[in-house]
Amino acid sequence: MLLERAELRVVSLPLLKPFRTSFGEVRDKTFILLRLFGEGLEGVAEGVMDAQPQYREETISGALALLRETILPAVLGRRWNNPEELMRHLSSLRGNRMTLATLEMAFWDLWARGLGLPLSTLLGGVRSEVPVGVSLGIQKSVEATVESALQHAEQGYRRIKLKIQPGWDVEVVRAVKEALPGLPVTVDANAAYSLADLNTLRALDELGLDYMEQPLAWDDLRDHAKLQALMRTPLCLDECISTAQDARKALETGACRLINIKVGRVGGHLEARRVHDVTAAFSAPVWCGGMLESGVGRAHNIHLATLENFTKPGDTSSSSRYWARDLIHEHLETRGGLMPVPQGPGIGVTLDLPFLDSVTRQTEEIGPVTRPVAGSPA
Ligand code: OSB
Ligand code: MG
Repeated sequence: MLLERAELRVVSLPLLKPFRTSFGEVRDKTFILLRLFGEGLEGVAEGVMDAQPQYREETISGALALLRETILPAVLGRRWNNPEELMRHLSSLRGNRMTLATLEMAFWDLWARGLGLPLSTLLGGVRSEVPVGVSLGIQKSVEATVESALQHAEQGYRRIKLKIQPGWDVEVVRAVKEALPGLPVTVDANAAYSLADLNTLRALDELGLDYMEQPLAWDDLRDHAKLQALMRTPLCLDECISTAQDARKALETGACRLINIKVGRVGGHLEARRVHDVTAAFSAPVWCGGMLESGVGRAHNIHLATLENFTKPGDTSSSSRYWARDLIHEHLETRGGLMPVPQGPGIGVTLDLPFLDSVTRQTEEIGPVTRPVAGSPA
């Protein structure tokens, strides 16, 4: 596939309801949208980094600079036979896995369209629909949270994940567990606790949660291993896992018993599949996380979640939970707790360009000015 040119946009989509986590509140989801063009086709992906480095350390402005000045000039104007070859060319770049994922995922879409095959087929997926749960942000009251959990259970969602933080934890979790005794309930702290909060974490351990997601610091495997040794509830890591090597170390040291794979966090589909394969080797389940994506990122996530070891419900819930209008023509909606995999080549969705234009904050075109990655052979 000849990569001819790229278009980098910053898009801002208003959420139907603000989404609150331990690290802040989102009202408008602002993200990078990358379109890659080649051989008469187009591939697209969105970046999962936020404007501020509050979930992880990458930022939209940092990603734009790296894509514009380093990554795109290194890959445009050249022919790439497959995603592996493309990413090998960028392998001297450290970290910045969300930024690299944006390119990698757009290339997978383009390449799959060139081959006329769905992305899930090329990745080796085994499902035509994927099981889905919901992630409920921090609400105004326990009653409102229970109400929302009941509504989503009624819609068929297969797991309720509650965002927690110190002061918003045991009481709300107990109330939701009592209201929905049969449904898996999980919590996600987004790194809001430390080992000094052991009493609270132990109280949560008594509530029969399916798992507890990222209770401790975003970069701390060691304390998660200490905590897991003291808990019955399985720990699930999100922020801590950037690579398959991280996954191996986390499972080897007992820092977690399962992993939330976000393709946009780990550098793209290739690395996401490697994380998946590592967890399978440890007989640890995985599930597909979300970052409040538009239909573009959501479609990528759904294709990834067709791999065999994605056995737990993911966060790829219906687009209509987030947006009054999505960026794509297709409707990504669950039925009975299952999200159908979009059909057709690539990620199987198409951009609603007039609407995209209306929510675009800035656009830049990048042509084929090939420049080697600094410091590596051309
Ligand atoms: O930690 O999984 C997370 C949203 C933004 C940032 C981090 C996370 C989340 C979610 C929402 O939990 C998942 C979704 O519905 O897309
Ligand atoms: Mg999380």
